[in-house]
Amino acid sequence: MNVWSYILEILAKGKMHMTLLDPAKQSAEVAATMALGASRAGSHAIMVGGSTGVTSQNLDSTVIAIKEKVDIPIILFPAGAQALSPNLDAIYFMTMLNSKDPRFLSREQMHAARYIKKSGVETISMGYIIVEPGMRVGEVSSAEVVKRDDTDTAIGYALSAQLFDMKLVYLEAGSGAPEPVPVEMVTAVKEEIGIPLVVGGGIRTPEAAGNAAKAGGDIIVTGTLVESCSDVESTLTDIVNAIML
Ligand code: 1GP
Repeated sequence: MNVWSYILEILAKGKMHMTLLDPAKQSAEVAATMALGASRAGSHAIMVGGSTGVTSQNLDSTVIAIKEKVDIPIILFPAGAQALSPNLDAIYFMTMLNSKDPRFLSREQMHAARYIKKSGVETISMGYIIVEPGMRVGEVSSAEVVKRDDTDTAIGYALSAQLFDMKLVYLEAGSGAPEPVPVEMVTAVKEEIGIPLVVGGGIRTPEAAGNAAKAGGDIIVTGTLVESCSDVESTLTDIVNAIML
């Protein structure tokens, strides 16, 4: 499966939802059951990753377990070069555009590049932008977080991603953020760029998911909600339906 073609095909018809699962937070079997619920809810892809605690071992066992249960693509949302798996369908080859630490701009990528080339896993280039509050990912990667009302800076970073010929731009409030990226910022960024926009962090309700999509988000990501709910399929069905409206 070519994941980028799959993404473009869905975006040609409408919006997309992706479910983020952190391999460090539950067993591979539990992650696979969650992925099955997500897939049944209509989520279009599983992203695997987390800011801390992901290893090649827990990543690989999670990817293998998920693959046995679902057909939708499994995409690595990497925190660095320390956790990779040859069983992934794709890897977001990303750079945190507003990190102050060269590790997250290009050094982790340098460490991972030869392995990725050898593994043959598809890569999807992405410019990653951390918006206030940024949460754990903002802290561990020394992000110079974009203020919630600073749309000019967000647009500048997003356009930079486009000018670098990256395939995607990701506006991230941070996993578990009390509020998602402001809809005004999503709209302002979307108006300026011509590449698909991913929005995530702090989206916990169908209303918030729908608002992010209506504002201009093409791909809406939810993670924490999936980990904290009792019924993944019904919870995500409401989220996916709100995004598609
Ligand atoms: C984190 O944007 C994702 O990278 C998902 O955030 O866990 O808050 O849904 P949540």
